[in-house]
Amino acid sequence: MNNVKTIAVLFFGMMLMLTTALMSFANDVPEFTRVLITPHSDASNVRALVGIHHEFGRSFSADVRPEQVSRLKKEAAVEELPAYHILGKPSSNVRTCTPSSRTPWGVSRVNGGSGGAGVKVAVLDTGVNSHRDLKVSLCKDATRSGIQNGCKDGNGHGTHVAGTIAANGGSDNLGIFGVAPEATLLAVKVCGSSGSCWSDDIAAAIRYASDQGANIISMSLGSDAENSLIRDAIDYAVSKGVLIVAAAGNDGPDFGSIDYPGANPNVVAVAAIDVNNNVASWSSRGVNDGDFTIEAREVELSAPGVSVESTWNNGCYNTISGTSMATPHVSGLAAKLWQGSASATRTYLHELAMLNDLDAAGDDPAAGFGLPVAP
Ligand SMILES: [Ca+2]
Ligand SMILES: [Ca+2]
Ligand SMILES: [Ca+2]
Repeated sequence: MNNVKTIAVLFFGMMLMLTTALMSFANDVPEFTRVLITPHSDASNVRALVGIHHEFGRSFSADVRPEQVSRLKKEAAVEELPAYHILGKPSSNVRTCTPSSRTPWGVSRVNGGSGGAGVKVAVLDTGVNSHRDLKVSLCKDATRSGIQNGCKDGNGHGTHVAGTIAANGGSDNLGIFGVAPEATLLAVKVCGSSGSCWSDDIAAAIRYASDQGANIISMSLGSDAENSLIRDAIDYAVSKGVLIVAAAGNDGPDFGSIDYPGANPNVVAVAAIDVNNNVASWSSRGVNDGDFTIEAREVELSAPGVSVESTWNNGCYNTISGTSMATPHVSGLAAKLWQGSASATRTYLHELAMLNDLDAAGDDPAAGFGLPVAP
């Protein structure tokens, strides 16, 4: 009997020790911080200390452990980089493998579903999975070191956005249509499966897509804070003649709740409307003054973003909401209606939107110029 007791005590003692050891091991897993490093002088010392993620002139981004930062700061300026997030919202609808409609309500609303040939649209998102309704011409990953091959979508959000832009009805003629089915899709993964996206990956992808000849860059993501790497990359894209479209954000209805990069005056910020053309309460508002001129932190256009059905990463379909879903309607329209340059296309979209000037007159804080519809 005593032996049994001794064995039991020993057993539980060992279990306790093992549990404690496992817990301390878990606590020892290093936590990384994404930083931008600018060496004071000789970069080689600093470069040897870290795994470089992306190069930005003299600076570079890297994941570092907190205890590395003090050492690095002796030889370099070290700036912590913010994370951005995808702007999709779950809906009560279940996933389905047969689309409830081959032309979703939003694609009909903007009079899409055809065209876009010869126009390149880059989707910077969680990646895009292969799907029988999608033809992806370029599939790259900016979430690791440099720009690598592959764009596997572990979330579904990126595949959904890509479908709203350019789903082509499917090789079996049973699939769904996007706004501009003939547009050329370039997928650059900048967000992980959780929907979190590092600003340096976004900036590197904007530059990469511009160099690949993208006409339009579509970003269904945002953050409250502006990041200088992204702002500089946007300036670079604009200098290359790229039209940039981004989500207004899902932080409404407060005045000025708009997210970056949509809040950048060089980026077309898109609000979300429902099937009745009402701006969703959660769609972020700008600081618009209604003067029909776009300035910083203003909402520019509105598009369908409530209960939007599109392609999903499991090869089927899903219905979700968000300014993330409104954004690709505008990116698709820009491809379908491309006027030969980014500025001419943007002006044309304004003219079309003014024919459906929603919410309040002029470029109001909720709906901006309004809903552009293809003639
Ligand atoms: Ca803007
Ligand atoms: Ca204005
Ligand atoms: Ca308006």
